[in-house]
Formats: sequence, structure tokens, C-alpha cells
Amino acid sequence: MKKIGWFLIGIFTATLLSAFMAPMPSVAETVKLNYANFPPAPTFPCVQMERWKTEVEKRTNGKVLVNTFPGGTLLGAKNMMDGVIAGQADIGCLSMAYQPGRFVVTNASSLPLGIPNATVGSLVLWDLYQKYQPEEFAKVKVLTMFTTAPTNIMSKVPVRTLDDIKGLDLRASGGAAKILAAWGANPVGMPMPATVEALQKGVVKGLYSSLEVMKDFKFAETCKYVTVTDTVIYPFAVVMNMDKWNSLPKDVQKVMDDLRVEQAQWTGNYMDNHVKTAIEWSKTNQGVEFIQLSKEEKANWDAKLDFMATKWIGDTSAKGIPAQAIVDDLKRMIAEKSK
Ligand code: 3IO
Repeated sequence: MKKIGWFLIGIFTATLLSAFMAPMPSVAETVKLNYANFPPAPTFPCVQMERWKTEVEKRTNGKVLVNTFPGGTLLGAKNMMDGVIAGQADIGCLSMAYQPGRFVVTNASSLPLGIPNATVGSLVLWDLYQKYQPEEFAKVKVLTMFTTAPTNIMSKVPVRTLDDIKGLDLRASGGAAKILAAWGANPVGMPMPATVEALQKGVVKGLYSSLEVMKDFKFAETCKYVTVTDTVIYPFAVVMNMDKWNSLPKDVQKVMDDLRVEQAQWTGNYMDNHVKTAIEWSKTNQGVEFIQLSKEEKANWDAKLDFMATKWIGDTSAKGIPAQAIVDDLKRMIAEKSK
């Protein structure tokens, strides 16, 4: 009886002690991170941001708190990289197409080389970045990269032939804008969020991007035609301020490093599935016509893009970048990941 009494007191004391000493992080230990994003909350760059936040908070047992800022409330589309370097935000999500000259190596992923979907695109983009470690990312810690699904024409007027697209004002940026130009359209460059007003005001007649925006930005309400081209992707990066990264505990850094490829794949997968949902919604709820190019017509469209990789290799080699090797690597990676 006496022995059991002491035993219970022992357990009671141990419990009490562990309650004070135990793993609950103290307020001082909690790391708070601000994460900036440029488009509105329901769009895919913000959906992946919330997923990353949830996973990091869970896997660090609450040691890290991530405050997310969608809709350009902390940093906008074009000052994302510089804002993160300057420490205006700890983390930022950027579309590389808005600064094509700045992200030369990784923007090679938006040459017309046949990336079939966002999952393959995201994994290929990550491997390309890892292999070449381009200096344009040297001042930041790259937390992940991903791509959109292949791009298609969404427009107020039907585009069935190369004649229809000639001189047509369509919104696109970076590599996708060059594709439009090759087809004879008039590409108008602006970040995705600005496209809403540009379409309303009639500044552009449509846009060239991945099709989930038909639903997420409600473009299907004004763009009643989609011309299926499934051409290039838009590449994205999520970057962290380098001093902030260096200040993080090792175990927190490990959680984030372990998420880099996983997050790329998750986002690609989310995008690929969400595009299917958006296509269904556009057809069923919005009566959007999906135009399939005939085999002959498609061959004409493809032929207009043949010169692009070769021209890019020529132009980019002149800057001292191993452009031929990058394109060869991209082709090999796309084939491997597509299996
Ligand atoms: C994009 C950008 C922001 C929100 C949703 C989006 N879906 C596809 C894109 C890519 C694009 O067109 C762009 O401007 O980066």
C-alpha cells in the first residue's frame, strides 16, 4: 500500500514537471514568416501557398507561423523578387514570365519543347534549377518551383485559323507572349491580375494561359471561345529572404528543404486536376466552345514555332550561358518525367 502511494506521487510529480518543461514552444521561440503572393486567394499560386503554410506549421509542431498575404497586399507581381531580397516580405511567390530577361535559364522551360502537363513541368523546372543553380537566384533561398499546365487561347472571338489570330490583341507574358507573336497575334504583356480589367475594358480580346483561370478568374463569362493549343507553360518560383533563411533553426530548415520537390509535385498535380474541373465548368455552366484545330491546321501552327528553340540557343549562348546543354537537358528531362 505504502509503495503504491509513493509510486503515484512519483507519477504525479513527473507529470507536473513535464508540463512545465515540455515541448510546447515558448512565444520567444516561435518564428513568424510573412508570405507574399500577387494574385487573388482562390487562384492556384495562393492555393499552393496555403498548402505549404499548413504543412510547415504542422511539421514544425507550431514552431513556425506563416502569415499569408494574397492579392498583392504585401508585394505585387513585378516587385516580388526585389521585395523579398530587400526583406519587405520573408517569402514571395513569383511568375518568371514578368521578368523574362532576369530569369533566363529557368525561363527556358517556356520554350515550345512539349511539356505535357503541370506535374511534369514542375518536376522538370525543379531539376533544371538544381542542375544549373542560376545566379539570378543566388541572393534568395528557393523554397520550391512549379509550372502551370500548358497554355491555350481564351478569347471573345473564335480563333480557328492562323488568319483569325493575325493582329489579335491577346494578353500573355514571357515565353508565352513570344509564341503568340510567332503565330501573328499582338501579344499584350501584363501580370495575370491586371487581365481582369483589360478584358472588361476591351484593351485585349482574350488571353493566353492555362485554363484553370477560366473558372478562378471567371474569364469564361467573357471569353466564350477556347482554342486548344496546349503549348508552353508559365514557370513560378517561391523564394525566401536569405538572411531570414540563415536565421532559421536547422530542424526548421530541414522541414522546408524536405518540402521542395514534394510541393512542386503537389502543385503540379493540383493544377492538372483543377484544369479538368475548370474545362467542365466552362463547357457545362458557361457554354464555352472548345475549338480543336484540324490536323492540317495544327501542323501549320506548330511549324511557326520550329525556329524558337534554335533562335533562343543562338541568342542565349552569346550571353555565355550553356544554352544548347540546357535545351538538351530539358528535352531529356521532359521525356523521362513523362514516362
Ligand atoms: C497565373 C498567374 C496568376 C494566377 C493564376 C494563374 N494561372 C496561370 C498563370 C500564369 C500566367 O499567365 C501568369 O501571368 O503568370
